[in-house]
Amino acid sequence: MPKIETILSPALFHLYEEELGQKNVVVIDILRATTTICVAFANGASEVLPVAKPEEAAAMQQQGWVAAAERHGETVEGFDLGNSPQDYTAARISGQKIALTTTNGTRALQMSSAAKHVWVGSFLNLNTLCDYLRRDNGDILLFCAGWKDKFNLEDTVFAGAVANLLADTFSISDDATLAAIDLFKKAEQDLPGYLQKASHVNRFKSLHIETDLDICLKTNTLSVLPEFKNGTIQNRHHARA
Ligand code: 3SL
Repeated sequence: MPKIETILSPALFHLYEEELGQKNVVVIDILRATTTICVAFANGASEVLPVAKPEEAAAMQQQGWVAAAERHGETVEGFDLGNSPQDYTAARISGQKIALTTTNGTRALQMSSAAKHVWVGSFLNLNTLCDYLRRDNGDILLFCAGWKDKFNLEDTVFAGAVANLLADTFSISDDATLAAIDLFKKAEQDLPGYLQKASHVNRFKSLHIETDLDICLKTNTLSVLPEFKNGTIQNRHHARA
């Protein structure tokens, strides 16, 4: 039986690096990078390039890309787009290539590049993602982007949602995944309510961006399946849910 394991923070990533070439890695940054990437593809973006620094995104702008940059929850000065899913409307990004840098999510994507496959996970595309993972039937690493190398609740709850859905056909024995499933079961009846205590939700409140929370915590509204491959992200699944 293939197995599921969970990396609870980028600081633990090195422990799994050796086996990466045989794994499906799901990068998780529920608030908000991986959610926003899913919305970008649902609204017609043709490609999303994760880059490390705002300057790299700005340089891509010279070549006709849309440049997007977020740091510490805020749009970096001088950029039209930040990391809010609400910025990524069809009118703004349909048919466009986007160079994106965020505090944690784009870093986690780049860290995963040696994996067999790297998938972009969010509550919005949960079923589409899990359908693929079940069909592929290979080992899975659920990689929580966290916040500046620290554990966070929302990414872990999502890891639990994926593991819980796949638990009938995958082996799960690591404590991180077992804990993630327990957290998900505690949160699933009222995700927004449960996550009110999360540190990033409180950061959202202080930045007055709480409306993003409702978007990021909707489940199965999109059927995109973004894959990070050869340094860039493209959508592998196009039908709407
Ligand atoms: O850390 C990230 O990559 C971002 O998702 C953080 S924020 O939600 O834009 O604050």
